[in-house]
Amino acid sequence: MSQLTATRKVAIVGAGAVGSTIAYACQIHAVASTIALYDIDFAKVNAQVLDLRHGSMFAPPVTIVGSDRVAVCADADVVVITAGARQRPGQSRMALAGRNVALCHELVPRLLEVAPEAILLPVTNPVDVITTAVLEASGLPAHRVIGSGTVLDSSRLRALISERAGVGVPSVRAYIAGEHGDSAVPLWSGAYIGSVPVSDWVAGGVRVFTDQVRGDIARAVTAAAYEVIAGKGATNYAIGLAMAHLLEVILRDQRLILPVSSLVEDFHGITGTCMSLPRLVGRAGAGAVEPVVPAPEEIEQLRCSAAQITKACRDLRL
Ligand code: 6V0
Repeated sequence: MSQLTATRKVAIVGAGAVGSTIAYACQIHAVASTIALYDIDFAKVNAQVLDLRHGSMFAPPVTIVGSDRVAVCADADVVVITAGARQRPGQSRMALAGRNVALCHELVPRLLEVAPEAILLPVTNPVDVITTAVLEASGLPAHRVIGSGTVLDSSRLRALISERAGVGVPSVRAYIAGEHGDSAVPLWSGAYIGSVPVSDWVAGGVRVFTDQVRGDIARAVTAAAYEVIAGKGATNYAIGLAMAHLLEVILRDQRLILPVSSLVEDFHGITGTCMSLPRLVGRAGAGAVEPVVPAPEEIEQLRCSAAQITKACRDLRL
């Protein structure tokens, strides 16, 4: 474990499918020296902690603690928020907004009392609305509230492009931006396989990523969570890995460009909305938006996506 890791604590609120899998991914990757789980359900949080600790012989030395008391989050460097209702099969993320916003209003001041220096990382859905609520309830500067945003969606997009092209995922660079939800926007104009724009990629002299194929991929990304939830009730593995990666980027100040949800100011006419755009992320939190110039139709889609998030927030008086 590096010296940096040795001094870091990650607290995870909600020890359900998502929170416990984030903890597991963090344990395996030694993202922090201490992983704390907080859940109102004592039996569940206790069981998750025991189960994680029982694997310690096969994992890096990480301290894992858990409680139904918020004090277990004390002095965390980052607090990940996964508490709240999740989608039922066929239900949209936006349907969860009212309940989960109320939960955040109650939770966030208590978290900041015990972890006043923490970066807050909301994962609970609808994550862009929840990021807005956490920003409001915390009174923190915008860079310290980082929604998981479309980090997971972008990973799904890259996996699908990689499969079609027959090229490993690390050689694919592509982002989903906007809402983590039904109005998500694939930024095809900035998508590359190696140094070739995705739309120019050929196999056997034929363009692979036609309008039809790109449309199919975009629909598959949007439908992905519905498909997984229909089959097993929750999504957990990919979000677990995605958040362990994001936490590593923050705690080790890796300064990577990631599509996290954060307050957008003055981006092609979008202002005052929390949504995902590729941004610099490091120990200081969410940094500047990449100076990307999306295609005109993508800008239009991003404006529509922002409008949907803003409307959902207004409906909840955020
Ligand atoms: P889950 O398995 O029901 O776990 C939620 C946990 O929260 C339960 O253990 C509850 O006891 C706990 N909880 C509820 N209220 C509180 C509270 N006030 N304080 C502490 N703990 C509390 O749900 P799951 O883990 O599957 O999903 C959690 C949230 O993550 C949902 O809103 C999902 O929609 C969302 N996801 C977000 C993703 C993203 O990419 N942003 C991806 C997957 C799921």
